[in-house]
Amino acid sequence: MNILILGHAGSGKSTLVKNFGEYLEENYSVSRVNLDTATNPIYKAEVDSRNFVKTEEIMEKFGLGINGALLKSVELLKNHIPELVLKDDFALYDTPGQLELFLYTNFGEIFSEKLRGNDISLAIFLVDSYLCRTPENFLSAIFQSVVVSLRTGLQTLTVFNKTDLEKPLSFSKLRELIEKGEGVLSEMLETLLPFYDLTSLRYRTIEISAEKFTGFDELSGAINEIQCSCGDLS
Ligand SMILES: Nc1nc2c(ncn2[C@@H]2O[C@H](COP(=O)(O)OP(=O)(O)OP(=O)(O)O)[C@@H](O)[C@H]2O)c(=O)[nH]1
Ligand SMILES: [Mg+2]
Repeated sequence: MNILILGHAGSGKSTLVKNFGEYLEENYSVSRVNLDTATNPIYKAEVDSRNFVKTEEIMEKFGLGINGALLKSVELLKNHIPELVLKDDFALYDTPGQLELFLYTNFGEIFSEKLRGNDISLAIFLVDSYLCRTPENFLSAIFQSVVVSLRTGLQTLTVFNKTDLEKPLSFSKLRELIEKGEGVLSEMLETLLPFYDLTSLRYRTIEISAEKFTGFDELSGAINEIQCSCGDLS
């Protein structure tokens, strides 16, 4: 099974790849792939994109600033996609800090297509719980998870990280806050609420701490459910 881990800068993607990988390794064979050409992995990567492209070298070679070099890096990485997709009980893919480098590039499109054609694949959209303390921010995270699903074509689990520091809003609290709110923004939020039903959050909110190894049983249970439903479809 392939698990593509996406999320905002600093949401804990690399920590999750390292620690959830260790958790899975108790029962399965696990591979880790670093797709972040700008950062050395904090775990042992079976495949490291930096063996093919290093962003700091691209800056130098092409005289580019950091953003241009990151875009150039994923463009060059496109030539190595077959070497970047592995077969294992679980293959965990760590993506670059900048979400758009995966979601809005041809590299991301081709990579997602390759995953869709290779074993069972799903995406995790990792959210920093601290950024989901208000209804506006909570719903923004849900919509971004839907965008991840649409752009990658993969079933996507929204996972709230860093819950050792902050818990995300519960659905009942979210509804309560929206109903209490006033003004156009609150009205808009209310009309958006049914979107919630389209996401995995309808069944449960997955709350983890990638750093403290908590919530991994729930995460693994949700992944297994997706695996089963994909099995039914195939
Ligand atoms: N308290 C707490 N800190 C965490 C948790 N997960 C990650 N962190 C910390 O958050 C920071 C960013 O973690 P990373 O794993 O590097 O996040 P990332 O999404 O890979 O970051 P980029 O690749 O730069 O986008 C680090 O200092 C981690 O130690 C968590 O569950 N709880
Ligand atoms: Mg990282």
